[in-house]
Amino acid sequence: MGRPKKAWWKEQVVYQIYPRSFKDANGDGMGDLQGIISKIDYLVALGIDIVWLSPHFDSPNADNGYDIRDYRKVMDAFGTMADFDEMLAKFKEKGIKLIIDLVVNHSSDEHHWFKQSKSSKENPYREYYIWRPDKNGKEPSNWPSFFGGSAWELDPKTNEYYLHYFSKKQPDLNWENPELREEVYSIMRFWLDKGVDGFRMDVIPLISKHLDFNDMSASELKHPEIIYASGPRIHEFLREMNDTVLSQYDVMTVGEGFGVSRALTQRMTDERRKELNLSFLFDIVRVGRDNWRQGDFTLPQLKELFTAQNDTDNFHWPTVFLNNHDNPRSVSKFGCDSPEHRVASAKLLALLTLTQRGTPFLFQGEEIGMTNYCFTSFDQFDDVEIRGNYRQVLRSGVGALTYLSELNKSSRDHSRTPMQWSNEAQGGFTHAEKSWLAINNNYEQINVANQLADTNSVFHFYKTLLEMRRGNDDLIYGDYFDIAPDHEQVFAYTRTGTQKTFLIVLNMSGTLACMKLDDLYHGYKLIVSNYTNDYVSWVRETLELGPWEARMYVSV
Ligand code: ISL
Repeated sequence: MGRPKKAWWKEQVVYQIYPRSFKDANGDGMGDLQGIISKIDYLVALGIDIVWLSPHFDSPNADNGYDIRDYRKVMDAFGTMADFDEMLAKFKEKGIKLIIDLVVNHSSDEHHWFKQSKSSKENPYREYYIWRPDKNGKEPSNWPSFFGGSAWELDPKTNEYYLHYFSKKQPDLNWENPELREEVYSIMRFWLDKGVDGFRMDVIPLISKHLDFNDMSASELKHPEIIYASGPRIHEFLREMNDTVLSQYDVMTVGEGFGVSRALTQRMTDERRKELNLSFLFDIVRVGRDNWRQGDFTLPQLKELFTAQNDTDNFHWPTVFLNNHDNPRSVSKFGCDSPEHRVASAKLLALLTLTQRGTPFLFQGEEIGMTNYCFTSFDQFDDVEIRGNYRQVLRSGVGALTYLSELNKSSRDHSRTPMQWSNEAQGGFTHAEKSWLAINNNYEQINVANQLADTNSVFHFYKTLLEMRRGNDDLIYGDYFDIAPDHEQVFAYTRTGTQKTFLIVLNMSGTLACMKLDDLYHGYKLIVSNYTNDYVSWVRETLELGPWEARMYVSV
């Protein structure tokens, strides 16, 4: 089958910044672009290559910027266009690429397009959105919004409903309209011409709609995202976007596709089809999840998902990520955030993320092992998803305490608490007395300043691995093989390149683990370990691994 074709976006490591929680420079309790600028040297020290910035555009913030009012303006709370230009120039100076969020499945209802669109049925912007008359005095279909209630909202002025998959302040754009598509392409060119290096595309498979809007069955209603992410024209739209805009620039694209199957992900990113470079598949990050419930999962199940994402030809390249701004902290979900195991398990997850086959995406705070927040009441949440779904969930008979305890495992707000920079008040995130979302109260123990000073820290482990990965073609492009898919505690896999094979063994449990290793690996040399004591440098027939112990060996 040959090797995958080389590309910079396959080799480099992405670091996601959620701007409102990264660093506040102007003291209003919310992160901003000058805050990011002040931390560029930190990102250089860590050794990442690309920053993905969550939305920085003008927005009324119904969904923290994922509801855009003006695609060519910077959100006031984050700064000005001059700040953006300065940030981009400084990233470039340091050799860091910048990709931004393209949120074009929907806009804000405060966007001037929507204001026009709803003003009359004859308005030229009417067809920028999706309007339908009522069906027997009710919504046009039973389609639900992800954020609670119907996906249709009645606008009294013209007495028609508009579609919104997310909150009613996020009306869906009508991609059937070529004029709307041209507007999007022009926005893309505006930012690309400034020099950004690509886009993360928010819920991009949702842009093509099933225009019959047939009612969903009871079982379909449990997972509406599957219907929403399977519109008939998705490939055509992506291809057109690629032909018209993307192919003119050397940039990367990564689609976000909640609800998308593995097959569709692979099709959208098949290099021969010229649609997207990459697309997030949520199977791994959401393993065990059903909506807001986080159920149990086993290690063999998790391993199967990694194998499946690699079970593909060389025309498609996966992404690797264990958290983002919509999911809980990886160390709390996949590792163990108790004081005893947090550091070892956070390092283990670093080794996992940076040695898998695919482009790694790190989320701010992961590199210091930040943990989930402990929510004790509903008023501590900010998320529109919880505020929208709260009543509905309780009305369905779920007790408030049960819901709260599930949200303590699954809420999006876990990842949105401010970045913990130091042990100063508010974790050094802001000089304000309060930050927009409470800081995790473990900031005195878990913070950047402590970890920069400690060469055994999670931060330094990430830094070492990032250095080791850079330019290491065997590790980046090597074949992936799970050598013990059924082992209940140990995740053990190889990456085989043209020169070397790497063997990675991870004890993903809090107890001792043993594993027999094939003769083949005898003589492999230990090159990385998250344990500092009891350093065994050669593979023996039976490997013994301490709780959350992680090692990487290389063939000699
Ligand atoms: O996070 C989710 C459920 O907990 C998903 O439903 C999430 O909304 C979905 O993955 C789409 O996410 C993206 O679009 C949303 C925005 O709220 C998310 O932050 C964004 O990542 C609407 O723009």
